[in-house]
Amino acid sequence: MMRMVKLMLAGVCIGLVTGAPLAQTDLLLHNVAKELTVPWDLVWGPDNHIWCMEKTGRITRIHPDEGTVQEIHQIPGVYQSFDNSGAHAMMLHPDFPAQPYLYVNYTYSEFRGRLDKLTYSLSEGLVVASETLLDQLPGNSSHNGSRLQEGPDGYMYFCTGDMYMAMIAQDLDNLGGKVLRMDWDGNPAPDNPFGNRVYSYGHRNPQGLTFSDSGHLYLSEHGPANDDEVNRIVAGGNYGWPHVEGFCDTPEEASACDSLAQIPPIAAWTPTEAPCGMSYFNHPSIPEWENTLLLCFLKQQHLKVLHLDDVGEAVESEEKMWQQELGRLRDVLVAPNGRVFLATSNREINGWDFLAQDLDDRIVEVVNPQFDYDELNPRSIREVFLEQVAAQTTAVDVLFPQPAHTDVSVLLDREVDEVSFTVFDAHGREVMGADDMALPVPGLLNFSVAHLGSGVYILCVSTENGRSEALPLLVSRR
Ligand SMILES: [Ca+2]
Ligand SMILES: [Ca+2]
Ligand SMILES: [Ca+2]
Repeated sequence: MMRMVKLMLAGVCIGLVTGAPLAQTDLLLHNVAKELTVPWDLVWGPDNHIWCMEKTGRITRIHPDEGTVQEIHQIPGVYQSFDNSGAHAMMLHPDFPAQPYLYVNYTYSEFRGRLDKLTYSLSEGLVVASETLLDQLPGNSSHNGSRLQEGPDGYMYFCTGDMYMAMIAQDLDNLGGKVLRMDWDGNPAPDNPFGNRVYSYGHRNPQGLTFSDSGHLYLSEHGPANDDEVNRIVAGGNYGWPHVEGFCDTPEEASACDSLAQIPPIAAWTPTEAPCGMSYFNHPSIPEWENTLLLCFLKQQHLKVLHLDDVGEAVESEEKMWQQELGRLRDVLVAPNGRVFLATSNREINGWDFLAQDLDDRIVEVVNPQFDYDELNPRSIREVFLEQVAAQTTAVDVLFPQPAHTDVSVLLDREVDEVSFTVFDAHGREVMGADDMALPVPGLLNFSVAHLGSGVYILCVSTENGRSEALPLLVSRR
């Protein structure tokens, strides 16, 4: 009940919105953040904040209890058409912040998009560098997709739209209308089904992508005037577009259904309702929703709850929540402790802003006031990072990770501002180093070993008071 009391207090400031009854649970909606501009993708960070990317390319960290919005970056050169192009997908590296990277997809001209890897500075709280992993992606005024997800296999999954060029969805050499599977530098995963980045194909305009606890991958996609779809994605699968729309159920589709090994959706809706962000839910915080897909809808303005069967291969039933109460919904986020957040999409420049309410666009939390949520205690990124580093070993000086692949962090036992360091190989030869290097975070030395081969090295660190130490450093190129 503490949560209820806190919400009632918070409600005085930012407002409880409305409720909705389930079988045993009366859910409340609670405004978390307001006056955003089409928040397209919400991501949960290891700092227990909501990381939000708006269609404009603005990226913010949002405190889930206080609603404070801290801008950390504006992607330069995001192109927004009258319609739907702009910034569409964001994710954090799964080892964030030890690997302090964000991945973003956006259009930068009317017909081109990019996938960029952004570097977040722990000490500055800002994005400080950017690298383009995939350039010259096809793009258009709409049908750009997209979403990014980390797979349980450690690879990046990225769904893309057909860019209004339907046939590219069937072209295995084109990156549009696909689910792509890549490593964290944008290279094809080594065991992909076609020897390139393509994992599945025949998709129209997918804007929802989520993994279940048991490792099933689900994708939502917009249909034309008929057949919005939710698909369960398998490696190498052809999902039909543009030859088949929804299920094989019209005479026009018969020959394609016979000749293509196309996989039907697990759910489809006609007339279209415009499905978008989707998240698998399986938490006791809302018992009626265990083992469901939560799916946002734009045109039909609701959250759909899709109840899956035990093996996750079929939708058994569905229900609509908050229809036309919040306007268009773009994304849904489930936090590790079972909190659920929705993003509205009412301030769009393609003519939907008549829907906008005073607080739009908003992030709204779905709350079960009867559930005692584990306390989330938002901490700084640096605290999280130092805890991760410290958890690696009990030694006084901590070097992380071991073995190192690209970047090395050394947490020194004292908060000095400056160090000199040298790395020697197993033959005693000096292979790299720096003199009087300033440390942006006192006591934390970071450097790259990406150019070193696999092997055992010795790292010598000395500080201004003359103290020096030697630490073994293992580098692995695998
Ligand atoms: Ca998201
Ligand atoms: Ca399909
Ligand atoms: Ca059909």
